[in-house]
Amino acid sequence: MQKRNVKSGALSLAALPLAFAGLFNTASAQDAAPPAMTAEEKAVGKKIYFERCAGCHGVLRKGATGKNLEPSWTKKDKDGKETSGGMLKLGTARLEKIIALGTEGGMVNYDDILTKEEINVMARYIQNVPDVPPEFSLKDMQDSWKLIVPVDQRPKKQMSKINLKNIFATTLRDTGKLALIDGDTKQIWEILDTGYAVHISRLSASGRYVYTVGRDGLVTLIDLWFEKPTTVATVKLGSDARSVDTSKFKGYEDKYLVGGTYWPPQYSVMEGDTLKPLKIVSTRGMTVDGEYHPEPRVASIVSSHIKPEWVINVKETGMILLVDYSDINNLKTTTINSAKFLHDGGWDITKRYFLVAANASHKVAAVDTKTGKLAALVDTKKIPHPGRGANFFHPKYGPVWATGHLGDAVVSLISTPSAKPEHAKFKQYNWKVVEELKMPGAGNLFVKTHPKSHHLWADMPMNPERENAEVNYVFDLRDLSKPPVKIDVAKDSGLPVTKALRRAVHQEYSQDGTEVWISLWGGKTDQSAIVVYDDKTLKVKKVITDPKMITPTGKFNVYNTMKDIY
Ligand code: DHE
Repeated sequence: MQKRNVKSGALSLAALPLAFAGLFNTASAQDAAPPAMTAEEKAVGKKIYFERCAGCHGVLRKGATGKNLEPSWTKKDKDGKETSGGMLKLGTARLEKIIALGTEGGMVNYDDILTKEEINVMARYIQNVPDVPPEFSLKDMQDSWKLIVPVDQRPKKQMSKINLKNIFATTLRDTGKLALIDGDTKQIWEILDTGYAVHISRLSASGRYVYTVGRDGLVTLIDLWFEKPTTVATVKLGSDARSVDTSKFKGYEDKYLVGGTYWPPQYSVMEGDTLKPLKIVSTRGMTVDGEYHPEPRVASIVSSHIKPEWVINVKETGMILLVDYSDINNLKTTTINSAKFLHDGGWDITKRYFLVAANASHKVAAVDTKTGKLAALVDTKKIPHPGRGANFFHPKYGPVWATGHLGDAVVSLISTPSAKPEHAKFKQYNWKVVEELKMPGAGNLFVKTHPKSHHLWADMPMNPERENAEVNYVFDLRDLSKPPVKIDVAKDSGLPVTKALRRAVHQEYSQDGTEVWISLWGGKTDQSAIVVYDDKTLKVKKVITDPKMITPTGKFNVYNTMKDIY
């Protein structure tokens, strides 16, 4: 995650260019020897780096959302000089300060998470040459694959009476578990083990299977047709992963799963109902600037509804891959140049265009999946972070897709094309930021609406101020000139105030679009909750809390995720 020390309003990114300028830098002969470390300290550093730092800085420390942390920048010169080519060389004392307190450039403060000793270990660890984790081959995947319940031993029909379409697959981040919550009764149906720091869930096209991916690369396949949700297969994709999606095109429903890894930089194709590994494709190669990158990580993946195709977004190269899965042995791929540091994104209202944030480039790239071409590169405010974004009809500009920003206090509305003759008058606005809705601060992660709603919800969990991090703002889509309504999720939860911030994060609508579920993401030892709101009245309907409800973050409603409704 990017930041907890972001200031309200615009975020200074003064420090970020350093990371990118240093992207291809190698250590100079002038550099001093790295600080000494015992084997035990190295092991601690390696573990903390993977768990806390690699997501933003990269395994090889070449930088992306976070700065370049190669020894050539982190270590002082032999002669003690602190600068090289205008770049600051850091050294232990300065690095300790940065790790403890964070920076204006977006670095999180760790003084409340790591001990003084751990901070010192990390300051020394990142002056040493990065540890390169092993590669992960098809054989490694096959060896990790566990088919727990073969297809012929699974139910032939749904065994429970539960309304499966309104189940919420809920990430319990720090426990490595997934809670399946019945959206009708608001009762926890089952809690299952998944991967480490479990990240997202996606649904099979039929809605029967839930796929959950952990940051350790473990994919868990859960069958909802049993009396109780049951894990039927698991497989490892690599050592660090963030994304999966299924095959959603007609005729391929539930047939394939694709998973992307941060390490090794590659994507893998598996059988949809067993997770049997079929193929791995590396994403190493050239950036849009024509430079080789050894660690182009796979960020968001989405499955097309109009073609047997996945949209695979490669972070560091800025390449968007359209992968045709109709013939896995003779894979056809269209490679589209966009902008570096691709991250998360979603469909426009027609599901023809996929819009993805090139977050550290402060742009949104739009791909036309019908023509297989880049439709637009839209300049936005700092660090767009849409989640999957939100689609609605703007009274003045027609169909728009919304994204919030980690680095600025606005929600940007981008006009998207429509083939409807009555929308021809909106064509002039297409691919422009037509409006920026004001938020009280930066640090937004997710926005959400629903076709049946006239509300747009926006969170700010990465804002450092309690009054911002613990709330959501709701805009009225019928009149965007009205100030948004503040929803105090922490207060509405009725839980006692805790020392640590409880971030109000990620909104998800119920199947019928009448309720909005928001996670109140507390500390690992604090009681967390999901607060359910009536979307019409904006009043609390239910607080779902339980001693097992630890660090809930993302929630994925079966129907809305299956159909990509947002
Ligand atoms: Fe996420 C989506 C990567 C930290 C909650 N996150 C995504 C996607 C990517 C990504 C690439 C898009 C997946 C897709 O659509 O296929 N996330 C990363 C990181 O690299 C990062 C910044 C740092 C890290 O080390 O992992 C990161 N993410 C977080 C969190 O700390 C969050 C807030 C809490 C958590 O559970 O870990 C978090 N990310 C989410 C959620 C989604 C997501 C809830 C899916 C949003 C949706 O509505 O689809």
